[in-house]
Amino acid sequence: MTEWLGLPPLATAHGGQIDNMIGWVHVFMLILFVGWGGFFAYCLVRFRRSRHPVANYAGVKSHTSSYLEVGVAVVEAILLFGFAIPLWAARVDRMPSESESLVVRVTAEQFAWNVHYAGPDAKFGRTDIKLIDVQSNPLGLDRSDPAAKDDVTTLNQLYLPVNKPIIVRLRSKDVIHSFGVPEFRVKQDAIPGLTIPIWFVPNVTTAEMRTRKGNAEFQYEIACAQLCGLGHSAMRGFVTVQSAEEFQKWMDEKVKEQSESAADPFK
Ligand SMILES: [Cu+2]
Repeated sequence: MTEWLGLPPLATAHGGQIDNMIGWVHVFMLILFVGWGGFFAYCLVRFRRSRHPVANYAGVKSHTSSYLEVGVAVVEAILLFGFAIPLWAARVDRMPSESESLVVRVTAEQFAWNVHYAGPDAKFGRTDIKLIDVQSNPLGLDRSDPAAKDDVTTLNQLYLPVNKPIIVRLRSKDVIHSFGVPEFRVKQDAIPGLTIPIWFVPNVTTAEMRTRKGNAEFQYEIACAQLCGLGHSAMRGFVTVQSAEEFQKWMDEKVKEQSESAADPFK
C-alpha cells in the first residue's frame, strides 16, 4: 500500500511494518493538511475585512473546534500508542537469540565502517586500544588471543547471509555516526562509549535485487546518516547479501587468508 511514497525497495523481513507505519502517518498528515488548509482558506473569506470592519470581541461560541482538536489528539495518540510504540518495542526489546543469529560488530570511525566477525568459534577476540594501527589494525585486534585467531575484519564491506537474523553491535571510535541502510529500513546512531545492538533479517540477496532493479551494479549501501565531519559524504560502506552457502564460502576464505597473514605478518 505504500508504493505511492516512492520508498527504496524493501529487503528485510520487518521492513513492511515500518512502511505501513510511514504510510499511515502520511495518510493522517494529509487529512490534517487538507483540513487545516481548508479551514484557513474558509477563515480568510468568511472573516474578510470588507464584511468585518470591526473585530468581534466575543469570538466563537460553538465547540466544534474543540471537538476537532480532541479528535486530532486522539488520532495522534492512536498512532503513537497503537502503532509506533509497539513497533519500536518489537524492534528494540525482542532481540533474537545469539545462537540462531549472526553477530557482527560494526565500529564507525571518521570516515569508515570497520566490520568484525567472530569467525567459526563465535567468540570475538580481545581488542586493545594500544594495538590500534590506523592502517593495519584499525580495531586493535589482538591476534595472539586464541579467540582472535579465526576472527575476520573488513573495511566498508559487510557480508551477510540471507534469511538469517543479523545482530549488529554498533560502536564508534570517535564522534556520533549513524548506520543507515535504506533498503533494510534500519537506521541507528553509533555513539562513542556505547555498544548499541540492532537486528534485522535481510530477505533479498544482492543478486536478486540486481535482477529486480535491472541494474547489474546495484549495491546495498551503508550511508552514514549523521553529519560526522569533513569526510562524511564519503563515509560509505557496502552490504552484500548472499545465500547461506555463498556466505559460508566467503567466510571460510577470509578466515584462511586472515589467520595466515596474522601468523606471518611479513607474508
Ligand atoms: Cu559518519
